[in-house]
Amino acid sequence: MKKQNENGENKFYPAASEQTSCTASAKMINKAKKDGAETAFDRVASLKSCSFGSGGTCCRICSMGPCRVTETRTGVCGATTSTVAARNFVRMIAAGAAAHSDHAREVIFTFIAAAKGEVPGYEIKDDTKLHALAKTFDINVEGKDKNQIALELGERALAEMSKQQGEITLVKQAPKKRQERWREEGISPRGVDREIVETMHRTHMGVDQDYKNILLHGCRASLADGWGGSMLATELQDIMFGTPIPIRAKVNLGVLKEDEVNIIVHGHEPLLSEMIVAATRDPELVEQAKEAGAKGINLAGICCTANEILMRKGIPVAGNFLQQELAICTGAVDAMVVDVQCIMQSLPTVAQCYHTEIITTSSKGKILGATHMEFDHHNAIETAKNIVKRAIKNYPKRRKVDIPKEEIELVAGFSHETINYMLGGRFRASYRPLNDNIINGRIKGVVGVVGCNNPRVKHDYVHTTLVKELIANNILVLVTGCAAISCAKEGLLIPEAAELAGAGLREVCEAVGIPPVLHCGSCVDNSRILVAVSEIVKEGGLGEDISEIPAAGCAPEWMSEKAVAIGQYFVSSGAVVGFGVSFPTANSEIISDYLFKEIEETTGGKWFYEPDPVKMAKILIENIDKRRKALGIDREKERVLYDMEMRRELEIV
Ligand code: SF4
Ligand code: MSK
Repeated sequence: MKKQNENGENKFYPAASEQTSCTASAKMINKAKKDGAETAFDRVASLKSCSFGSGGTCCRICSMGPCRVTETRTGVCGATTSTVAARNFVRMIAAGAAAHSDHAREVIFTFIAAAKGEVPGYEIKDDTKLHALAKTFDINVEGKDKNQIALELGERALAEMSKQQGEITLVKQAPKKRQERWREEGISPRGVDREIVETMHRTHMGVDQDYKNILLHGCRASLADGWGGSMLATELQDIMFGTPIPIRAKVNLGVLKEDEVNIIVHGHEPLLSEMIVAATRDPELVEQAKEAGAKGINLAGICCTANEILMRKGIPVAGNFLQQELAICTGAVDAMVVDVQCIMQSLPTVAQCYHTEIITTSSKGKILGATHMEFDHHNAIETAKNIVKRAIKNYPKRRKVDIPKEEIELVAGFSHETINYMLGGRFRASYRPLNDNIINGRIKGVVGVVGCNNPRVKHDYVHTTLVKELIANNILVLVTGCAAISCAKEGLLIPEAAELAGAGLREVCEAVGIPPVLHCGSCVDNSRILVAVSEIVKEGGLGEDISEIPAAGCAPEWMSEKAVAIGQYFVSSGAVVGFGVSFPTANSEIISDYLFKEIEETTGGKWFYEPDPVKMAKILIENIDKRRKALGIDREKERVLYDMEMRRELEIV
C-alpha cells in the first residue's frame, strides 16, 4: 500500500495480511488507515532500526560519546565491543528485573495491608498456598490465624527484596544440585534491589570492563528476578486472589460487545483490575449502564493484565500487545484503563480518532493526553467504580462501531499446582505421570514459549507456527504472556487441539483432557515454569538438575527488556533459550559466542538465536533430544493404547 508520510514522501506499507496472521487484527490495521489512525504497524514500516543499537554496540553511558564501537574502533574511553555489548545486555536484564520486581513490591504492600485488614476488597484467599509459602520461609504458624501468618509472610517478603547479604529464601525451591552450582559459581542471588543497583554501578562508565565478570553478574541479577521478584509476585497474588485452576474463556477482538459498555484493562498488575472486575458486576453500575442505553458492562483484557484476570476469573481477552491500538480502532472501547508496562504512548493519539478515554492509574505511569485517576490500594473499590462510571458516561459518545467477529474459546489456568493435580489426580497429585510419560517417550520434552509481539516480525505467526511444530513433535508446550494469547487465538489452548499433536502427546492429552499447550499465566508467572521444572527434577528419573531434563524455552517475538531478564534467568537456571526477531549482542562475536556456548560451563544453560519459527523448533527439539540421550531415554518404548478403565484411573504410565 502506498501512503504519504509527514514529509509528503510516498512510502510503501506492507499489506496487513503480511504484518499479522490474525485476521481480526488485519481488518483493524486496514480500518485504522481509513480512519487516519496511525498504529505501530505503520510506524515500523517507516522506522529503520539502528544496527549499532539493535546489535548492542552503541554506548551512550557518558558524554564523551555516544560511541558506536566496532571491532576496529573502540569508544573514546577505550571500551571494546565486548564490554559495550555486555554492559548493554545486563542493563536490559536489570530493567526487566526492575519491572517485575517493582510489580512484586506493589503486591507485597497490598498483601501486608490486606493482612492488617486495612484495604477493603482484598483478602487472604488461598490458605493452602499461604501455609506452603510460610513453611518455605520457616515461619512458625502454630496458634496463628491466617492474617497473622500473612502479615509475617508479607514482611519477610518485603525484606527479601532488599536483602543485602546472603541468598534469597526462594532459591530453596530449586533442585539441590542447582543451588549448589549457583553457590559454586558465586551467582546465588541476594535481594533483587541490591542486584539491580549493583548492575547499574558495574555498568557505569569506567567500572566493570571484563565482559565475563559483567555477564556473571547479569546471571545473578536475573536469578534475583526469576526466583525472587517474579516468584514473590506470583505466589502472593495467588494467595490474595486465588491460585488459578483450569477455566474456559474467549479471546480476540470479537469479545467486545456492540451493545454493552466495553472497558479494557491493559498492563500488568492485577491489583486494580481485580477490583474493576468486581465493579463491573455491581448491580447499581449495571443499572447506570442500562440507563445510558447499553445492555450491560463488558470487561476485557489486553496483555498481561488480561492473563491475570483470565486465569483467575475467566474474563475474556481482547488481544495481545500489538492489538492494544487495534482494539481502540473498533470504535467500541469506552475506556481503556492502563497501569504499568507494555503500554504504547500512542494510545491517546489513536483514541483521538474515536471516542475512547485512556485512563492511566499508576503514579509511575502517566501519559500525556490521557486522563489520570490514581489508584491506591486503600481506595481501590472507589477508584474502580469511578472508572466504570466514566466508561458508562462515554458510551453514548460512540461513533461508527466495527467489531471484527473473530472470537474463540480457550482454556487457561494451568498453575504448577494444577499441572500436578491434572496429571496426578486429586488424591495423588504428583509430577510422576508427567515424568513417566517423558521417560517412555510419549512426551518428548517440555518447552516454555513466552514473551511479546514485535511488529518487526509477522504478528502471531512466529508463535503459532513454532508451537504447532513443537506439539506435532510431541513436545508439551507451556505458554505465558502475549505468546499465550497468540496461541489461544489460533485455537491451540483447547483440548481439541490435541488433534494437532504427535501420537504420544495426543494420547496423554486425550487421557487427561488437557490441551497440548498449557496457559500458565502472565510474564511474572514464568516463575511458575521455574517451579514446574524443579518439581520434575524432584520427582526423579530425569536427572538431578534443571540442566539435565528435556526442557527448553524461547521468546520468538520478544520486544521488551523483561524478555531478556526472563530468558537470562532461565539460562542461569540451566535451560537452553532461543530468541527470535534479533539478538541484543549480535554485533559482538565474543559476547554472542559466550552466551551461545561458553556460558553453558557456568550455568548448564545457553542462548541461541533463530528468527525462523520452523528452524527454531528444530533447534529446541535437537537440544531436547541431546538431553534425552544423555539421560539414556532416547529410545521410545512400545505404546499402550488407553481403554476406559485406564482413563478413569488417570494412571498414565
Ligand atoms: Fe563512549 Fe566509553 Fe563513554 Fe561509552 S563509556 S559513551 S564507550 S566514552
Ligand atoms: S505483556 S512483556 S508484551 S509478553 Fe507481559 Fe506481552 Fe511482552 Fe508485555
